[in-house]
Amino acid sequence: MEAAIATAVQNGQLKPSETSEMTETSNSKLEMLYMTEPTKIILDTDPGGDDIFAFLWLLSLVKQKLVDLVAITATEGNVTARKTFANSCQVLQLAGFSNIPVGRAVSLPSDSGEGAEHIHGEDGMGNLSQTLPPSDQDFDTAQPADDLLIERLNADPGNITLIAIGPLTNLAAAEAKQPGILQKAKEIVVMGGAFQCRGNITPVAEFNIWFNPKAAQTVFDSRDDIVVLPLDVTRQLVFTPTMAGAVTQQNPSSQLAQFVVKLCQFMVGTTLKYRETAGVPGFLVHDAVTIGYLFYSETLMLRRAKVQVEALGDCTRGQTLIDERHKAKPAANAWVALQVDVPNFFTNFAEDLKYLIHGTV
Ligand SMILES: [Ca+2]
Repeated sequence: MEAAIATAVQNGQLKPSETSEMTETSNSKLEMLYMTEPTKIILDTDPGGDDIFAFLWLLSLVKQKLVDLVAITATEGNVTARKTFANSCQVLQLAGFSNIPVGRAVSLPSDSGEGAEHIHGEDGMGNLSQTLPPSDQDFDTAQPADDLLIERLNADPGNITLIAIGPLTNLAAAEAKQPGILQKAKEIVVMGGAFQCRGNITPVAEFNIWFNPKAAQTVFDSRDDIVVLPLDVTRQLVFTPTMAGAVTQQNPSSQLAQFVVKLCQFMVGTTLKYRETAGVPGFLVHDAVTIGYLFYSETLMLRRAKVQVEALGDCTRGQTLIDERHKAKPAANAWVALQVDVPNFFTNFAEDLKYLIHGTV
């Protein structure tokens, strides 16, 4: 602390006279020096076990005043629209952020994919929804997600980051309703795709893209700087019961800690059944990679690429492609992550989850 104050004085950020009132317990002036505006975020999600770990990480950053969570837009994917809405509301309620608005999923086209209840439980939350406090947000009167996206992006153009961790139906619907609206996001960060590795729903496709490939293509066509965080990196992100125990140990009896431990246990069970982690007892926190990218960007390596989506193929529906041949290529539309620093990713993930859980009831 004293060293930091001395440096601040040396750099002309503090006058020497201002240091006299600073103590170990009164460091607000110094904190202000390093404070930045909270990042405004809308989270588009289909919870979903791994969605919930991304969600909780984000809520820790809200608690740390690093994020202004403008809204949640629930999307259909892992489970139905009604369930993704209810799950989003219950997670907000559990973590003490029930004031954040939740939009309900846009209806899907008839050729969309099947859900993933076999992985995430019938309710999408490891069948734990009954153990959580009910929410007072109502699905039938909630704002549709595409309208909510359009309203918030028009109200604050260039300042809101969209994190999309489910099928891209809501974002594509907003773009169809008001062409150019996705350009008004500060940045769009997508968990989806599989490039140099096998898929997780078909041999070549990742679930989010496969579920609604036309929507994905609409989003990739909407701007030239989509951030894509594919299975190539998320397959390395194995969260274990040991890690869950470590992040909850300061307050193991709280409702939030119990939820984290039990959801982890459930997800490990289905992950082992479907052999996603080479027999390692853990589960893949795919969606949490988006938070790692935004707040701990040193843990990911990205490259420019033109991402294309197969929307028609019988066997290759939802496949994502980048051309790595040594030839001149048409303009890139995305930044794609193919490498992740796993130990440092989980160091940050664990410390932020601890911060959220510590002190909850
Ligand atoms: Ca998801």
